[in-house]
Amino acid sequence: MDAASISYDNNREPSSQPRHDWTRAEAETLYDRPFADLIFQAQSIHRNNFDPNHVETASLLSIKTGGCPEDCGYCSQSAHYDTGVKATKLMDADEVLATALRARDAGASRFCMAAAWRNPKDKDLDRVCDMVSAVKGLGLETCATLGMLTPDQARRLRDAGLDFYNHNVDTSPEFYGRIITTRTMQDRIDTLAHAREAGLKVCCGGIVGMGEQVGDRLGMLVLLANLPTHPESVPINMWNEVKAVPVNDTAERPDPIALVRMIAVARVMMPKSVVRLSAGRQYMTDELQALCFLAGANSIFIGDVLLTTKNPQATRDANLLGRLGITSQLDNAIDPAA
Ligand code: SAM
Ligand code: DTB
Ligand code: SF4
Repeated sequence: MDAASISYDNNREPSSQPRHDWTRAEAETLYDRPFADLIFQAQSIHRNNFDPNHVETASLLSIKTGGCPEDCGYCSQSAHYDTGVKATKLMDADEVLATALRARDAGASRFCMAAAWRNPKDKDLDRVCDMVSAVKGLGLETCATLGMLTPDQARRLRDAGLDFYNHNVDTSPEFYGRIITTRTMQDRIDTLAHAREAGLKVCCGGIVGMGEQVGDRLGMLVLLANLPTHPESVPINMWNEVKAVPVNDTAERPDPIALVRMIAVARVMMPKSVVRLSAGRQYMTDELQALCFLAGANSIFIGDVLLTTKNPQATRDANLLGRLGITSQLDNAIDPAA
């Protein structure tokens, strides 16, 4: 049966509650719907669950850069590849707090602290907990991404005031082994469960543009949507180019329409999750980003850099959101020149 001949009850779908029994075939059928039908369905669901004219703005800080023992084939921070990224020590809490304050003033509502670790050592975690408490004290939502966590470490972060833990599945179970060999998909799922059991909200998504097939992108979404609880945040990263990493041999930037379709499928399958148009916006036209917002993306990273790679400038983002009539915390940014 071709996609166009499948009839959908558009009155039922938009009000549907989160499901956890998605099949790859259902995801493919959704993905293959005529574009207008898919976008209408995604936008209807979006409107039932969110203000369609608002996006969340998150800010990222690399609190410990480079020298990572993992071999993630896309990453500038892996010690396995000669990417030119210099390894640093864990930042001081004062510096993190000052950066968070600047991010808040620049219009961020969430502050995500990232460390290039396989997993945190307990003494380092104490320091991160202090940072989390201080950042929370600024009135920002807090997020951390520190690699694998034990249940006890997850609880300590929660007690320090952490709201979200970011830990991505990155890609489909089938493609995963082509990208990472030093940590399994099950390791990642275990860490997600530890974060969840500690009462943390979960931020979990992945990367497109590494040479995966559309089926892998959908496989990743099925994996996310079938977790016992949908991640509250789903970051969809487009691979930001990094020199000298293995992904250069396979990378292929997705067709823009394919990216919009993927965002729409994510919105339909995880109706109440915030979908973040994450890394890779530097390669996207304003029109493509607008279509992604229409398809249900409702979060972005702001700031000129992500961790080690570029992000669109704040002025470009403010201009784009303004032209689309989309509100965000950027509207309340404090002009440092004023
Ligand atoms: N080291 C921790 C870990 O991997 O669990 C946390 C930081 S790591 C940089 C967080 C995520 O950023 C990765 O899982 C991956 O999805 C994403 N990422 C890393 N490098 C990227 C790149 N060059 N382009 C797009 N996304 C990337
Ligand atoms: C996520 O999914 N994307 C962010 C955040 N979680 C930590 C990281 C993007 C990193 C892009 C590559 C870089 O700047 O090094
Ligand atoms: Fe290390 Fe995270 Fe980069 Fe993998 S993605 S190499 S774990 S910093």
